[in-house]
Amino acid sequence: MQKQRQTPRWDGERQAQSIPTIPKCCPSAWEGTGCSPAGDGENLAFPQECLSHQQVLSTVRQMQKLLSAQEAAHLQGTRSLKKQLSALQSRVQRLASKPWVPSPSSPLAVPANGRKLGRSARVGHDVHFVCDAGFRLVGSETRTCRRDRTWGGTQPSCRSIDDCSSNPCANGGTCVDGNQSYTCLCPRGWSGTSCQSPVYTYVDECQLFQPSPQTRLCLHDCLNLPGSYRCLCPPGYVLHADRNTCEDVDECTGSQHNCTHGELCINTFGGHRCVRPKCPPPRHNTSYVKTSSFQCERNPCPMDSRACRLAATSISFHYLPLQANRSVPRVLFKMSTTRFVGDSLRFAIMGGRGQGVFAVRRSDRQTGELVLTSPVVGPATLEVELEMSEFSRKVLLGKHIFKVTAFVSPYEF
Ligand SMILES: [Ca+2]
Repeated sequence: MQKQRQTPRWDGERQAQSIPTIPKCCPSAWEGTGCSPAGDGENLAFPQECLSHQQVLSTVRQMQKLLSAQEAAHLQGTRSLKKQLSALQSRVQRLASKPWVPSPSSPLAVPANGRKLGRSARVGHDVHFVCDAGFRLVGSETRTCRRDRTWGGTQPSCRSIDDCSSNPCANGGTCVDGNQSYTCLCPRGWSGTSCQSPVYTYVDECQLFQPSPQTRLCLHDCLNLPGSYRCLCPPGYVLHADRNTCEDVDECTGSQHNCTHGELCINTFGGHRCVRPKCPPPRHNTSYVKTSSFQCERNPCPMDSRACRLAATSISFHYLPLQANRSVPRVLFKMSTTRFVGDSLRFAIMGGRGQGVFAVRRSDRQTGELVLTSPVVGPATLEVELEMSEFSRKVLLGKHIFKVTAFVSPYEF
């Protein structure tokens, strides 16, 4: 039983089971009342020769129904086609009864600033349009009278040609379009119909020559005048006799300074300074006394004070006016002793602001030099303290301190 359920069955078996009275025949390779496959079913073939009478009758009836349906559809299609043909026939007959007669189109307008060529307004005929000089055609150049008595294309018009389209104005001039003409609005310094001619009211020497270092006219500033120019100098300077360079005003020699009583006037480039050199206050049994405007001398030391004996024997003050960005190296200051009794001198920078741009060096046996090693951007005030020590057989005889102050101008002159 297990094996029988697993084997395939042909469709006719169900029919045979529902109508058991009709005998069955089984084809080869099929067997039994249910026409099951014989053996292992290897030689199975469809049993076409085993249709029942009822099956045959059913099939015939189905075919008859199909034919009837097809016959009805065919008749309906034929009727529809006949109807369409009749409609087409009557339409053609109607059109044939009204013969078409071509008629002329309505005449076309002549565009302003232009002309119309061709008068015929009959069907199939062309009309052409042209514009006057200075105008261009916008729209259809040619229009044809069509069979429906309308004109093909669009009505043309003549528009003025933009006379500025070629950019005729030179040197930044502004073009204004006119009727077959243009006008150039010229910028300052230019004239002519196309702004092509420079206007020579006067030549600005300052503008032409001053900006370049190779051609500059004035050391500082240039003022243009009609037909001429004048050099200008900043405050603190006067124009030199050469009319180009600037000369510092020495405020200290005249009464142009504002230094109070007790102050010293130091002339600088472009100005002046008021200074009041002061001796250091007494300290470690060491005291100084002012011996001149720019010098202090040490008072005699107490017998037992080593600190006093090692302190500087004299202090001098030096004020140096300096121009900005001077070329380097530049010797600013020389130092030596008037009473040289020892056998050697040593020079050193001890301190002060601006040490980075200074150096000290020996120029000969008794002289040292303060050297500027870097250009200085002004305005600036630089301070440096120099020490000159005198020795005899390596024993310190005395020290002198130079307090140097450099006033750097904001200008290079
Ligand atoms: Ca001055």
